[in-house]
Amino acid sequence: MITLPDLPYPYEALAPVISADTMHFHHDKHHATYVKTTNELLAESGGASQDLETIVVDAHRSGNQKLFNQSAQAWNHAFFWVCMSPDRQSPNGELTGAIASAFGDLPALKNTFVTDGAEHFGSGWVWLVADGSGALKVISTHDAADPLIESGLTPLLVCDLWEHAYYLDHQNNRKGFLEAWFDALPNWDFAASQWSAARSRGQGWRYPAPTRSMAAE
Ligand code: MN3
Repeated sequence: MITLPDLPYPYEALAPVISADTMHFHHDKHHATYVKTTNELLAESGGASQDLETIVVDAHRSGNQKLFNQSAQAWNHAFFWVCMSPDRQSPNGELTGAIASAFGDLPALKNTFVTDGAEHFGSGWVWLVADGSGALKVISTHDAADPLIESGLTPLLVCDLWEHAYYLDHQNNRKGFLEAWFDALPNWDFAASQWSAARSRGQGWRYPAPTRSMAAE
């Protein structure tokens, strides 16, 4: 079974952009429920000791939408937590050059990221990804969909566009949330490590390994 990873920082660490209240609901309720439901669905189908990345991709390929939605949301949220840092950072190293090549500069990337996320209709996610040719681009995905199901894409950063991610703190102002988020919270050190993995065709971030479930024994 998969487990719910702890936040990599205290609940209040991302305030004022994201309050402790939002983080408690988002991690302890929303994320926890995706993890719990994923485990229930896996148990119904005989249990699984596969890693979450494999579960997500297999569910998508086999058209198991129910399992895909829950397992991808479990993955997306854990990835989202590590994409944020309480310490304000700037892109560094080779990532700076890649951002310049793809967007011109950091403000231009911010504008693309915020605009794509603000104009995305309904629930979903906005991502900075590296494509198979090693170029950076911004994409948005609907509901639970993520770059795991698109071959060749490596995610560097993501921001949650579901209303539960920002409504307590920013109400209906998704654009304001995204602007504040982009200025204060991206974990650029993490993005740079994902960029290195994409460039070397190595393995990027992985969800914590599954533990053996009672049902599988
Ligand atoms: Mn969410």
